[in-house]
Amino acid sequence: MPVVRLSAATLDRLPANVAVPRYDRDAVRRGVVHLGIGAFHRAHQAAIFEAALASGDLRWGVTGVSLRSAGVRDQMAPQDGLYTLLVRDGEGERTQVIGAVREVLVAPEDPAAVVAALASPDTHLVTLTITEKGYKLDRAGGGLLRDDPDVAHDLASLEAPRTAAGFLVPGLAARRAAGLAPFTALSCDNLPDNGALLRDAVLAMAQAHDPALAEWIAAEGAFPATMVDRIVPATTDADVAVLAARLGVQDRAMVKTEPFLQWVVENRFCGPRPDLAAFGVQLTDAVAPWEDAKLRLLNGAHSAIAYLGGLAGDTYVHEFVGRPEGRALVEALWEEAAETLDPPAGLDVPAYRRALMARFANPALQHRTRQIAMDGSQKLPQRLIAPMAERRARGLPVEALALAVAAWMRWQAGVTDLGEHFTIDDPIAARLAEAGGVDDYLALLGADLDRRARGTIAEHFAALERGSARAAIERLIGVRA
Ligand code: NAI
Ligand code: CS2
Repeated sequence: MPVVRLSAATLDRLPANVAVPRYDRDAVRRGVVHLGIGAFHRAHQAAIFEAALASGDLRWGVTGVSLRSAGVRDQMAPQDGLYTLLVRDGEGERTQVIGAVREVLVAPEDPAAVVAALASPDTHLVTLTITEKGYKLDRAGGGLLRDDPDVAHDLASLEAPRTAAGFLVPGLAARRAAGLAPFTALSCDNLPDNGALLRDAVLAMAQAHDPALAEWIAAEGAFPATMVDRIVPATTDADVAVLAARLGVQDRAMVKTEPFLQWVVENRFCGPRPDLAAFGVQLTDAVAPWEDAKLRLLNGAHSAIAYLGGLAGDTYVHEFVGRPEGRALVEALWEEAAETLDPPAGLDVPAYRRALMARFANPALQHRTRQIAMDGSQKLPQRLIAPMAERRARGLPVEALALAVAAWMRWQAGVTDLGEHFTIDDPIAARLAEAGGVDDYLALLGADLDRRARGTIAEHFAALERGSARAAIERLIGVRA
């Protein structure tokens, strides 16, 4: 029997407790182009645009773009762009079908269609979740990674672009030629000062092709910084099967997440936007203090859990914080990281830490340590190295941060403490495989740390190689007690 898929035609078969779009989807305009339509966009920004549509402001439909593979388009197209957002914690579950995504384009199949969407007079916002590595920035030297083949391709020709900046530039050029304002481009990746990084990448790309266009973008465009937060684990086949049994139709584009959602956006737009504040978005002049707190507390602890827990054999985040010594290690890391923060008014750090621990402990999320361990070279600088460097500049010790960094180095051996082998998933995996020790690894991170910090990392690294992650954690907790 053929599997019945979620679609506009099968919406009315869903159980009554599933929320579905009540607005006229055919009347929706496409005010948003999203680059990198993975799980996170569908659980975060799209949920906000859905709220705008549900409020009656029909300008904020989304054209999703995959810059690389056709996977998400192939999941969503047979479903008329509909997908289920499953929000769950240990206590309950909320199920909502989201209708905001009106179309998914696959850039390599039809790059001109992506440029046309960016150039459309209806488009006012471009959001991006292309992962940290998608910005193609040179972590050690600064600027664009000019020897990356896709960057080199786009710097030479924008006929059929390959990179995010390579698409935004012809989109902006077409808008300028048509007398339209630029769109506001919102990076929603976990990078500090993500707006400035995106702006720099776009200006460098524009400069290579048309300096006058670069000037126009610099003067008229807007690249607000954003802090985004919602834990969105990758969907598994088992998740799809369980939901299908509940809904009576199959949804291959479903995403699962937690109740928490935060989006802090720098209040600097160059055109129309939804009434974001009405849908829970915080607009502010200063995103950096929010971003630093999130990157160093949430993401820093996540990376520590990914490598230490991964080495110890933990499949999921909640397993690690389910053990007293796991929680103690996270608290020790937070003690060190918190002292480097300048918390924004409105952020109560002790309460934030308590809430984070509860979020990590959510057993219903099934957030894999391996997912977080991916792309460590792109994540560690802002999550762990920056707070370490700041502490050392003030003469402060860096034990827990150093253990987390050492665990990432030990992870590069590709084998857990239980003898299980795995493949390193990182854009610079080949260079990491050639690294000869702590100094080589730090150079690949672009990390400039003093002798004491390097020495502390080296001690932990040696202990992890000799012993195990569990023993190293116990030693650190013991030392601190
Ligand atoms: P995902 O794996 O579901 O989607 C990743 C998207 O990025 C895909 O569209 C993929 O094609 C694209 N991508 C990957 N490498 C790329 C490259 N080199 N160039 C251009 N595009 C590339 O992952 P997910 O969960 O959507 O996360 C994406 C990003 O969103 C994260 O890296 C992070 O920066 C941000 N984020 C994710 C959160 C989460 O909990 N999943 C929460 C907060 C932020
Ligand atoms: C995680 C983040 O995968 C990772 O590296 O640390 O994606 C984390 O889930 C989000 O930042 C939560 O907002």
